[in-house]
Parts: sequence; structure tokens; C-alpha cells
Amino acid sequence: MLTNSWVPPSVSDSPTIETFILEGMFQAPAATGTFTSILNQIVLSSKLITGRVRRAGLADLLGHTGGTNVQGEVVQKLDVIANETLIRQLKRRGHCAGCASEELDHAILFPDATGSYLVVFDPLDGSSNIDVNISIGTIFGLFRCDRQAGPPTEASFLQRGSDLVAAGYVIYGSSTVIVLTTGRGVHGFTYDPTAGEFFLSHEDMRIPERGNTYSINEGNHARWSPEVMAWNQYIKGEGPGRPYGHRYVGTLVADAHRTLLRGGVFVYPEDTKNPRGKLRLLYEAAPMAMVFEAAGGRASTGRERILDVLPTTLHERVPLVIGSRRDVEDYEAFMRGEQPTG
Ligand code: AFP
Repeated sequence: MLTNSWVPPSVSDSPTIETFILEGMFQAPAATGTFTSILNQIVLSSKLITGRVRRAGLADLLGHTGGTNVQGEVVQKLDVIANETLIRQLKRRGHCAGCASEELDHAILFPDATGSYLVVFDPLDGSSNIDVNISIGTIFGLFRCDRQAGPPTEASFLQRGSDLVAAGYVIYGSSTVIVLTTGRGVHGFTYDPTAGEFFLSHEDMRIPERGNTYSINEGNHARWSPEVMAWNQYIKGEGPGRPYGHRYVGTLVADAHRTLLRGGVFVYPEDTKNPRGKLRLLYEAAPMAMVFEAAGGRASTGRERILDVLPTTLHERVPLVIGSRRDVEDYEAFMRGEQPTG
């Protein structure tokens, strides 16, 4: 007689990300499948990238290539691999009309494509953290491309974040997670390497109204404006609910993911070294802003809603403040020279 009292945990019946996206498509009767196909190509790319990231130290994939990108930043080997992977997969089915990436001087247009979506991405965010085994990520966004207006050009990418039809990020952390929004809710999917699939693990993510951590590179303190310094003094000062704890990874995806789950605020302000901020509007700030707003949070330059900023160039930078609604509002109050109302 079997006396084993151990009960195996029930097998997850969560949908895979492909099923989840497909079910969303069936709810949109006019859908052609193009949008779903592009999202699936991004999912496939992130499976391929996570495989490379996990084995990087064994496959001579750590370190840099010796080159620099259009921003003057050192290009890591995994930057190149992630960038090539996304471009190849997006080109494959002809549904994506073109893409723009942190690692490309100019946008790439796919002349044979019939689809009318443009994809923007940072293929490997936080790449200076690769060699020290700290979380890194991929950020992406999808825009429509108006084919009635003629064949797409680089100028077709210069759209406001409010025009994004989908956005998200992948975090290669203690597990690999994709966070995705198409504007209605934000959902997280965790990669199961044994099945080779992402399964729904964080349904309808909502950021708390207020948190208790702030995230900023304090090493830049001497370069900040008096307004940013005043906010920084306030958030570390004594008061109701304060001081906030400080957390900073130096990978936007990792700092944003923690902030989304736990609440609080992430700030990369303008400073004397980067008068327009450091982070890129099109493929870093705008996709993150779409995710945070869809989760009930707020995303701002400190003075203006990120999703309202119209880029004039592909690699334009912008100050970025994302997080819990009330924490971002407090920061905005300091930028106006006011005290938060609490
Ligand atoms: P790298 O990709 O060069 O590591 O830059 C990462 C990043 O663009 C973003 O992910 C971080 O939030 C930010 O830069 C960190 O910048 P600092 O090192 O100046 O704090």
C-alpha cells in the first residue's frame, strides 16, 4: 500500500504568453494577426537572448567588442547579439515595417514588409552590468506606421509615447520575466526554461499609490539642480512615512521592475553633465511610461507627462521620473518650487 503523504504541487494551468496574446487577438474582431505575430517574434527573441545571457560566461560572450555606439557608449558582445536577434526575428515574417534601436545609428526599414507596425527597442539595457552578473533587460515598444502617407522613413518613428500600441520589457534577473501592456492592463510572464515557455505569473499588475523607496544615482548629486537637491533632501529627511529607503541597480529595467512591484519612485534627472537627462525617450522612457501608466502609476519628465513628449530625433534623451502616482507628484511639486501636500 502506498503510504507516501507528499502531495505534488498542482501543475500550473496559467496560459503561455503566446496563448494570452492570441486570446487578446480573438477579442478584437478586426485583428489581422499582424500585431500578434510581431509580439510573438519579440517573445521568441527574448527566449533566444535569455539563453545567451545565461551561458555568457561559458561561451566567451562577456566583455566588449571594442566598438562604441551612436551614443559613444562601449558596445558589449551581448549588445550585438541581442540587437541582431531582434532585427532578424522582426524581419522574418514581413509584419514589421522597420525598427529603431539604441545600437543602430539610423532606423532600419524592411522594404519587403507588408505590415504596418514599427518597433523601437533597447536590446540590452544595463549592459555595463553584464560582466558582474547583475540584472539586465530588453525594452520595446510598437507604433503604427501610416502606410497611406507613403513608404515609412526614419521620420515615421518620431511619434509620441501616447501613440504606442504596445510596450514592455524583459528582465533577465533571478528569473526571466516579460512585462507587457497593450494599454489595457499590465501582465507579467515568467520563463520556465524546462518548458521553454513564458507563463502568466503576474496578472493585472497595479503599482501602489505610494511606496517607501527612491532610486537615483546619488553619485551625481553635485551635478543636480537646486530643485532636485531639495527633493532629495526631503525624501531622505524625517517626516511622516520618511525617510525613504534607497535602492539603485543602474539597470533601468531592474530599477523599474522593483518600483512597479513595490511602489516608490525612480528618477534619472537632467544634470550639468546630461542637461536633457541620460535616458532615451523613444526606446527607454516612452515604453516604460506606457507600462507605468497602464499599471496606475505616473511617468513624467518632472515637468511634463513623458507620453506627451514628441521626439525630434531617434536617440533624443529625456529626464525620467516613474513610479507610484503620489511619489511622482511629490517630485513634480519640487520641480515647480513647491512643497508636496503630503
Ligand atoms: P548601460 O546600458 O550603459 O549600462 O546604461 C544603463 C542605463 O541606460 C539605464 O539602464 C540605467 O538606468 C542608467 O543607464 C544608469 O546610468 P548611471 O550609470 O549614470 O547611473
